[in-house]
Amino acid sequence: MKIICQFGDDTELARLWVEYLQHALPGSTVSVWERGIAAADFAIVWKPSAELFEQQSGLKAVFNAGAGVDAFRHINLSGNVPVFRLEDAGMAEQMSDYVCQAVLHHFREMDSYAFQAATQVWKNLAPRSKDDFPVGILGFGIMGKAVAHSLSKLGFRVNAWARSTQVQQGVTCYAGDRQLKDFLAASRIVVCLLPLTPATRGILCTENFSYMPQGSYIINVGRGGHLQEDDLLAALESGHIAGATLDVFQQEPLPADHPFWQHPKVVVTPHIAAATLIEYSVAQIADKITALQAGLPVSGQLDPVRGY
Ligand code: OXD
Repeated sequence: MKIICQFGDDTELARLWVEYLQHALPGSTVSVWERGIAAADFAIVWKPSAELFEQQSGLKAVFNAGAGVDAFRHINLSGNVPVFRLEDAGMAEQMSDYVCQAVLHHFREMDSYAFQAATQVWKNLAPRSKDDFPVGILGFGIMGKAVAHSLSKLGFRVNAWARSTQVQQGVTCYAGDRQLKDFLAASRIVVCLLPLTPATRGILCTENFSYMPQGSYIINVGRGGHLQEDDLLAALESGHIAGATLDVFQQEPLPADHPFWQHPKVVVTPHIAAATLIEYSVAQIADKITALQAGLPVSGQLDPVRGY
């Protein structure tokens, strides 16, 4: 069995994956992909090049070394080669931690205290009640459910919105375009955990902000393409949106002159909310390859029609 790895143009990272995969699947031959390399059975990729797929038309399956599969939108996959995304693999816990700290940061007004501290102001702000801070999660897959669970444990009321009806104890679920407005109206902090598809691109926009209560907050840990950045700047300026935590951006790295960097109501992090953990990810992919070889069903397959 032959396996190839490509991580954009990061050959160093691809070499590391080769090492781990070779160890996890000792009977296989694992190599870094390069132009002209022999035909492989499986490819493990992150931000793959179209050329890999033009040259490797006999792949049995492709594994994406991350949860988001939006990088495949520009790839013309030959035949019906299935693409599998990572499912959790240690990311759900990281995501829960990140979102909980961001929710608490805004709920406890840490931006205002940082501003006060910069000018040596010692002043209490009026305590807030969690009853006034229901958190809405856009996208209710494995990560959304883990985040909902952690937020509930912290005492927040949680709403969730997904394409189709979902059920989770203690979470108020909304489904489809028809219920988006009600979901937004019921959520003081909105967390975007959606996959990026033509249907979800730009969902964090002026119109949807307008349905949220005055003084709401945005946390974007989905993709930069979900957020209309100028709309957020305008909503922060008007005060309708009181603050934001952003981990993903239209352009990454975020350009040095981007207004988000210096904005007193915006927390910027460099796409670190949930990193791919190599040990967990390789173990999951190796198990899936073994299952596929044995003709067993494997979960986490990209549906090209849905786009995730
Ligand atoms: C992912 C990511 O999709 O890290 O896994 O953004």
